[in-house]
Amino acid sequence: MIRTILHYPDKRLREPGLKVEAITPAIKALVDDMAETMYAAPGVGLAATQIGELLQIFVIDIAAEDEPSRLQVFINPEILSTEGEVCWKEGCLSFPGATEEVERAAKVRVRAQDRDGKWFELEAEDLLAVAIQHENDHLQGRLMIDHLGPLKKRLLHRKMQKRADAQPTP
Ligand code: GNR
Ligand code: NI
Repeated sequence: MIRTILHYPDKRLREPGLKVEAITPAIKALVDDMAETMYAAPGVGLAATQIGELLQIFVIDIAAEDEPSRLQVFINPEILSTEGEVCWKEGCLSFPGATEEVERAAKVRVRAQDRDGKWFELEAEDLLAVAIQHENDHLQGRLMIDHLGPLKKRLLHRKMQKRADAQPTP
């Protein structure tokens, strides 16, 4: 089922996700909804927080359009280490229409559980590393806008507020 993606400044985007204690059928169904919602958007990643589910889960697929899809599921993720720095032009499904340069670590080492609950470790760079940090931020209630300087932050806030005011509340 495709879920509704929350848009900034929705307060629910500021809530941290809770640990997933057990990989139940309900959790697997949620993961499937998240993947479906991400592909429909379309987006490179989606965090549970973005659909109002306050759990530590995100999904990522960085495959190019002409490649077969490669879904990566991260449950209870933990960034173990980071290395270097990059500036990346990011988008966020919770900030429709906005792209902003964000400073991120160039490489990350992450540990998480997959859709079956199996723990894995992964070293990532480039878009995958950036996406992991972006999604991990969502699980802490942290957003792209928090990484901007005061001027860009105010501009983006105003733009999103205006958009929200013009939108009928669903
Ligand atoms: O679709 C998305 N694209 C993207 C591009 C650069 C860096 C991060 C991202 S994630 C974003 C989808 C999203 O909002 N995930 O939370
Ligand atoms: Ni996002």
